Amino acid sequence: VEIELALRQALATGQLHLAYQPIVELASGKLVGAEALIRWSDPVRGPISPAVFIPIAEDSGLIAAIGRWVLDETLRQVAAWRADELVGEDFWVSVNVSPRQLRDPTLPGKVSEALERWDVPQSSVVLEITESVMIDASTVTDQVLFDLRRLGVKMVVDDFGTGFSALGYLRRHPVTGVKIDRSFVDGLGTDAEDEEIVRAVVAMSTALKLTVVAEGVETPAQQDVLSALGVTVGQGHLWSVPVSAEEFTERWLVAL
Ligand code: G
Ligand code: G
Ligand code: MN
Ligand code: NA
Repeated sequence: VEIELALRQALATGQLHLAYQPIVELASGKLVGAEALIRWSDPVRGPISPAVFIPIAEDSGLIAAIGRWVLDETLRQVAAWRADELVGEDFWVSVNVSPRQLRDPTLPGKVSEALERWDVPQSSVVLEITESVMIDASTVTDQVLFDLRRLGVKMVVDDFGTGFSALGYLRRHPVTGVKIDRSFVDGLGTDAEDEEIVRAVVAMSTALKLTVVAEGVETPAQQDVLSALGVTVGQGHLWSVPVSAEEFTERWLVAL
């Protein structure tokens, strides 16, 4: 409860920030997008991980307001980069969306309104949803996903492979891609099972016409195995940890 109050205050007083992690083409290292990740540093407690405070925000309902802030801040940033001609039409930023946000029937309208307000094309935003959303999908969530997809917003399944998603779930939901969980990328080059799992995800994604991003790429060896398996886009410490907008702009967008 204490942390919930502090979080509420942090949101109200502008103490939340977004960090951006580059998403690159594996073969060339060329930037194609970024993932926006929320950061909170409390004046007393210091930095607090979203792995800690996002679940608290979900339980308390504060996630609705935080989610709106994340989307708005992301779009503000994308609009600024576009205005400075630092990114083009095909650059996208992915934003994590909690299951609870997808149970709000007003979400698609809010997303649409925010895109219009910042004059950012739908194609510049990708929503990252969890497998659990597809598994427990309620009729409300189903409608929300459908409405978002109808708006032209892309949706990818985050941490793919860690839940219980069967082919049928992917097929029944209007998702456009998957992000292979880093636990499977970890063992590439050393663990034959991880390699088979990634091979299976690629085959499935090809069959269902889904995009694939590999997460948690940390070594050139993993990068090579992913490329050999037909994965073309990745994200991970091999290129960069999540960094501030300023650092991201300097390191990835401004040609030196
Ligand atoms: O960035 P980091 O590894 O600390 O993130 C930890 C967890 O918090 C990850 O599961 C990530 O998806 C989640 N997370 C980060 N930013 C956001 C956000 O803006 N919204 C939601 N719902 N989850 C986030
Ligand atoms: O659950 P989600 O995929 O949204 O979590 C994103 C988190 O993964 C970010 O907080 C980021 O810090 C972390 N992350 C990104 N790249 C790597 C990586 O190469 N290795 C590890 N261990 N974590 C990573
Ligand atoms: Mn994510
Ligand atoms: Na993930």
